[in-house]
Amino acid sequence: MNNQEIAKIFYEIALYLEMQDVAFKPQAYERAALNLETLSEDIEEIYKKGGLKALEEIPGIGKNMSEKIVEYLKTGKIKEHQALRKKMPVNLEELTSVEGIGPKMVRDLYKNLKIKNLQDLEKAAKAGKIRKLPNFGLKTEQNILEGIAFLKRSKGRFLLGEILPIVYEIIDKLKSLKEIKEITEAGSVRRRKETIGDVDILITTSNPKKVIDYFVSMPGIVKIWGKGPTKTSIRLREGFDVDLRVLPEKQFGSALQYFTGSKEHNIVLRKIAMDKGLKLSEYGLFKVTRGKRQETWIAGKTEKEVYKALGLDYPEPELRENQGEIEAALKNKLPKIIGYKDILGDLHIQSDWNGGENSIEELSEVAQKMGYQYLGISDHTKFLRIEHGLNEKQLAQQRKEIDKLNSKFKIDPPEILRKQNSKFMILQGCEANILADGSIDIKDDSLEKLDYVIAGVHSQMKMPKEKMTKRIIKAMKNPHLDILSHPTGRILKRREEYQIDFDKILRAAKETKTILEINSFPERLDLNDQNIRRAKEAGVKMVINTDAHHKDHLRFMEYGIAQARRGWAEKKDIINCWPVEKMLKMLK
Ligand code: DGT
Ligand code: CA
Ligand code: CA
Repeated sequence: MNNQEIAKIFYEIALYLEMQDVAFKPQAYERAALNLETLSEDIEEIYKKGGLKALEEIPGIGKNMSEKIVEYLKTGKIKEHQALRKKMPVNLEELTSVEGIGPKMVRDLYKNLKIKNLQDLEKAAKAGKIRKLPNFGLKTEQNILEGIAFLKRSKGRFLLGEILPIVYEIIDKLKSLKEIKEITEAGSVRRRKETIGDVDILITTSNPKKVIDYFVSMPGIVKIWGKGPTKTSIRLREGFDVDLRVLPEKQFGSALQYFTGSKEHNIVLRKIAMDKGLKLSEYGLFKVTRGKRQETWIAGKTEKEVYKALGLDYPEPELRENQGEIEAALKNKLPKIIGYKDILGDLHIQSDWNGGENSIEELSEVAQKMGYQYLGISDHTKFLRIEHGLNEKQLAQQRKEIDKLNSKFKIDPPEILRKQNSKFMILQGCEANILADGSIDIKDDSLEKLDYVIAGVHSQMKMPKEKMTKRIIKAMKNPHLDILSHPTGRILKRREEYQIDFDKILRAAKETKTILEINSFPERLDLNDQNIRRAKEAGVKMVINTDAHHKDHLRFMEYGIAQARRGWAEKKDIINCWPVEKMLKMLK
């Protein structure tokens, strides 16, 4: 879509302007880019229908930017962007993807050492040239090398949150063909892994040729790797590959089982089949008659019948990692993992009172449409100045606004909640900062007045393990703290976890009744699946939050739920699956 391309250009303009120390404009471009990215309608359609005026009505987009959008739609580029790039021809996206490198560093690296891309950067760092630059030093040079190594390790994998919306779009398009009978995603996408190598889609159809021709003619394809009657592979503009497989109906279930994986799960499953005198493959489950080299088909039309014939309960795709799910399925002991519709509200939302994009009212409207019973506003607090964190006084003012909105919602519950015979409410929390010494940046008597308190580490993330663990545990002991946000601090493809002793954190959480967050933001997914499993086993409660700072981000909940399912979490483990009263009691 044009939206993403223009958003990318706007982000780059913002970075270039920031390098030149221009005031305000960079933020304006960033905001416009964020809004473009989250727009569901293609910008070209909006322009065709309503002209320049319609563009100006998009939040964050004024006259000047509307004209730039039109320029892009007509010429495929934006002159101002080209001029900025000519002056400093660097690969901005690549360089700023290294943790700790901001636009001003990019500028200085280019001016002093002519560094244009990641390769130049690595060479200069390894040669010890960066430490000699003013404002850089040895520590920065080491951090840069660490950042590059981290990037390389995650290369070639894409975030679930980048991929899934596109997969849904492709599947919807294919579904519109009447020749498609069955269609589903498989592979790591179906298992909802946090990162994805490539996308696998399986179909059955009455007319393979027509479907495949349609598939390879979709917009956004930059390469066709292969086009055959059973398998077609393409690469999309976003950089990842999609394999489409056409299957006979009789094999659909066994193929879906096989291509969903994981490989490790499949290996164990195949062995179980062998021990029973059966043979399992993507073509079906067969009975092998010894000596005769004869195979009789016994199952394969659906996945469920394959598992059943092997004597297993059906494991949800998110569980299929050979982490004990096969043993559990053999003994009727699979967990009853939470469902995608079990979440009743979201407790980690940034409003426009701090760095967020939308008002509390706008966010609440979306939450109600999603069928939520409550929404918790938890803006950053004062230590985070760049995020316009709120101080004690502002928190008190915000409480008044929330009270006002709440009385409004109570008088007039929306239709969906009327049907459920319940009302919607806004809760007030905050996301406070755990300072270096483990104290919280907001006074206790202000924390006390909130419905709940989230706190997280947002500074000095490179502390040694013992110190960091102590810091977090001290914060957990503050009786006002209810939820620890993004507990390990990792950013996918960018930053490692903090050095922490997670077992100690779990013990402290249990002791202090602190709830650990499963942050659904695509780059975070923190806690991850493994840690969720450990928390559950330790009897620690969790909450799945989005950390939304735009109303469109509320949909990220799906990714957090997916990881919770991968971590075997059940409704009893996740407080925002509980009845509201019970949850509020826990947060008291
Ligand atoms: P990805 O794409 O790296 O995120 O991960 P997957 O799991 O989607 O892996 P992919 O696309 O290479 O293959 C899709 C599925 O096909 C995989 O989950 C299991 C199955 N599969 C692929 N190769 C093998 C194999 O060598 N042995 C077995 N048993 N299954 C395999
Ligand atoms: Ca795959
Ligand atoms: Ca594949």
